[in-house]
Amino acid sequence: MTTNQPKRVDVLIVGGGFGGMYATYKFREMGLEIQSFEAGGGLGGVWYWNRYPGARVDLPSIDYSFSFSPEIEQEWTWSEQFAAQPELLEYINFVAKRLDLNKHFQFNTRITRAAWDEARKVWVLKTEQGQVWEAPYCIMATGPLSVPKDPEIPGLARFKGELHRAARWPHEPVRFEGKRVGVIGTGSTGIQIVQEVGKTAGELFVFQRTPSFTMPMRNVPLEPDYVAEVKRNYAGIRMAARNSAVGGTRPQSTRGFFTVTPAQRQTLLEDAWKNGGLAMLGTFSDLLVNEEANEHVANFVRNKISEVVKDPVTAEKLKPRGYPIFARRPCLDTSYYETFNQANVHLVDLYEQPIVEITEKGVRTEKGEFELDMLILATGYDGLTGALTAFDVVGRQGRTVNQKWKDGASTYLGLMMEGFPNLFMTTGPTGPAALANIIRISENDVDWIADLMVHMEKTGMASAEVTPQAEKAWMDIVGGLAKNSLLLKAKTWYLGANVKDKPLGLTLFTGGFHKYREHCEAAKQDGYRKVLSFTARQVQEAV
Ligand code: NA7
Repeated sequence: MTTNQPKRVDVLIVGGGFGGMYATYKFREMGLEIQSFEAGGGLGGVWYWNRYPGARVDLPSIDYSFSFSPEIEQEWTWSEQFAAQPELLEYINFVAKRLDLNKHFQFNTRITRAAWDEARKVWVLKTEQGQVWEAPYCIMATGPLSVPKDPEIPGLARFKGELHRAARWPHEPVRFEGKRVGVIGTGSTGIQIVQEVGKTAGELFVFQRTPSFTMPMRNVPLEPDYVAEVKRNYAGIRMAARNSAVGGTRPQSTRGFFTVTPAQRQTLLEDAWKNGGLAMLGTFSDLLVNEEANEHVANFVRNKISEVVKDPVTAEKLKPRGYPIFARRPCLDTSYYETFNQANVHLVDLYEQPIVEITEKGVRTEKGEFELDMLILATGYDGLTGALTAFDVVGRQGRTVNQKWKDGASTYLGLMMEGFPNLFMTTGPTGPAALANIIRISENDVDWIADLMVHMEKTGMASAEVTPQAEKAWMDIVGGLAKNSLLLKAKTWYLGANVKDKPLGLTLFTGGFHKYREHCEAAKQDGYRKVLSFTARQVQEAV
């Protein structure tokens, strides 16, 4: 399309991750005309961009997959308990091909503006190529982790060596052999990179500001018998996931930490450590609310670090302190702590020697310059809200999302916003994103939006908007739950603490995925009239 003449469809979908893929499929199957956009050159979202060595999902692959198609569940076979990025992308492309999704997407296309036309009751989207599209409904499937963040360190542009960002990793192979490599960032991403790059790099310098708690993933190949069993039981597995707090089959406990003896606690923690994955988080019910219980578990992990890391000084530096375990996203590793026993791997503690600047040759801290051939940035994202504040999303009366969220994100169910009729988010802020399986949330959200659209079509409504009262009531629920949560006690992207000048606040629903679904269901009662206001089509035509 070369003209600026608006093209009209029924639904515009922004984003080609799991949410955008399912939305595209679902609305097409409903007989709607759709146009979807994706900034990347292909589908997959996070898994399209994050091609860094060692990238791997930290939920079991069986859970981390679409549930809406029993055929695809039977046709696709996962090879490992925790799939690596290449297999995840293969799965995504398999689903896309199977459902013929690519033809609905315009790739390499960023949306630069989305604005609601109140008179005509349409969303008008502009692409960076200058095209204009409009539709009554717009779905922002833009993801909670799609805006990577560079570190706020002066001099980055001066670096003359190879510079790689984890979330914009090149498609061509990157070689580390014989090179002096630096990694900034020790969250989930940095940990995955370090344990992999450490295997081949000449020298590896790990620039650590806040150490993370990481636990053994204990990844295993999936045996054919196990896969067959899973394929027989997918319906039950999905049902259990939908009724769980995390949207997966991970065991959850109802047992409080102090209800069992110290010896029993130790046994339970040792078992969880041996089982791997996020089992530790499921050992007791109160680890995110009881600070004393949490500290016991934190100490358990600190002791494990001492058992693995041979140099006691390095071990001490790797031990996280000053914030509760699980308050930052718990990381899973295969050999992270072991990597620091290698002679070619060096921990640079940025508490001791903060980074001053990036130079032409490498990284200069307060104690000296580290010369590098390659610098890798694993410095996180403008999470949860970043995608919708990165460009103009303009609602009723010209108000932007940026203006609406200037003191913190406010939504209804992470799905809709007062002032933004017919605009929907999947896995949006104040929903359970980041705390539960993103694919289960995406499916729930798209289904919810689809149900609402069907209702609107049946009742002849042109637009739907959440009432200010319903949005406030939801925010009160989110805020009330967050009050007791230890998640507030760490500086994380969950709180927006990693982005300069971002309003601080926990914009996540901490009540669990199952409870979130109950709230979504409750909204439908009485034709949504307790929570949404509608404009009828006749009224629109009279305008
Ligand atoms: P995270 O978890 O936000 O981690 C980013 C890391 O980068 C973290 O260790 C930061 O240290 C570090 N960082 C950021 N800026 C700097 C500067 N200026 N200097 C030194 N270190 C810095 O992002 P990830 O990509 O690892 O993980 C995101 C999610 O992906 C994760 O939660 C999973 O859900 C999957 P800081 O903590 O700020 O001291």
